[in-house]
Amino acid sequence: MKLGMGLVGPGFIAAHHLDAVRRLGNVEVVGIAGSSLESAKKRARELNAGQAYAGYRELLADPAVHVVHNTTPNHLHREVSLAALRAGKHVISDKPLAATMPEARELHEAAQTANVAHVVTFNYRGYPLVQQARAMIAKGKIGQSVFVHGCYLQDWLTDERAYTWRLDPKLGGASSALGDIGSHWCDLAEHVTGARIVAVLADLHTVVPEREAPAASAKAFAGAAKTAGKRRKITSEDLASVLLRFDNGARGCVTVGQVLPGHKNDLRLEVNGREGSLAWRQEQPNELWIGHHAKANTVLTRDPSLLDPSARGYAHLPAGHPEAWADAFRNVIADAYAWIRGGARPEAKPVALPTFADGYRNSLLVDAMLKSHAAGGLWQPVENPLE
Ligand code: SOE
Repeated sequence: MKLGMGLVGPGFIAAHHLDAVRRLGNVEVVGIAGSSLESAKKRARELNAGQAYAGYRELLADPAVHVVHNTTPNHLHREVSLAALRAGKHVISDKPLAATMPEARELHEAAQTANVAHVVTFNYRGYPLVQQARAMIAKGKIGQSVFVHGCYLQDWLTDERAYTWRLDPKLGGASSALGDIGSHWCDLAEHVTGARIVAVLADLHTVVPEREAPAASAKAFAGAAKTAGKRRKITSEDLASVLLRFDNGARGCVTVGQVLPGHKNDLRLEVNGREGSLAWRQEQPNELWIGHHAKANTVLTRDPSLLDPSARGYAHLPAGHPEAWADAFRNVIADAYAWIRGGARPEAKPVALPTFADGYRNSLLVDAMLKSHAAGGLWQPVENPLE
């Protein structure tokens, strides 16, 4: 049976959700909803995305829509995802799951009782070499993990005329850089190591405390506005460094920032074990560095024939044919639809698939980081609701 997908919130990421489902082949793009019928019509034309709805409620009322992709700004995640769950639709939400931790908890609880698939797009899990690193660590190839570190650095907010809804706590949520991209790093670190972060100590900073905001929020990566706008005070963080403690005893640290010239989408993760190290960088995703103490280091380039069987399914092209961001994104969406077709039973979901439970867990982490900073830089424990 062909599944129908509807998308709510046609901004930057919407085109990639549409691209991913089109590549699955057995999903029909039924239509999209935006902030008004006019904006939805415009985007439906631009994206060749079926019909336009006057709002998300109209989209949810359409029986042809089985799966709802929620790509609204963060402050609307709760409202739209909750309504979709209540309407019995499968939900694929953009990250973070919600604007605040209590909202994320509410969505997690609602998803537990709704018999539908519930997915959050922590899309960096979808890279073949990320799955390879995960498999190698699970199989003990680098021994006991002792240090997990890295960064997620961008520069698209460097200019003070660059402005996004993510910087407004009412729209972006309680945090900015941490929720927008720190959330990805934390999810990846836990997913790859299989360990949980149990305590954090965070230092947050606002490098650009005042911006010339254009009348409308620009799309991510749109750059600086051409003309000056209203001056706005910025209180949310655009730079953060966090020390981490994991439940297996490993220590860690991560820095996230969106005002760091030259860094476009620079997510790096390194795990040092007692018997070896692994490092992966999002901007060169077809290479996994494998470090040794007493023999030569190596670089594993993405080659399906050399990958662990659990990672091989995430690589679709032969060696020498690079796969990148859109392919990894598609892999996570493909896993979501595999779960949906499999009858939406949580135990049937593919292992790489991030659920609302992972989204809630992630928001607990970001919340603990905010609390740690607010307390003047004190270690803050992180609750683990999944165990
Ligand atoms: C902007 O920082 C952004 O588009 C994030 O919102 C995405 O989650 C990340 O994948 C790329 O950067």
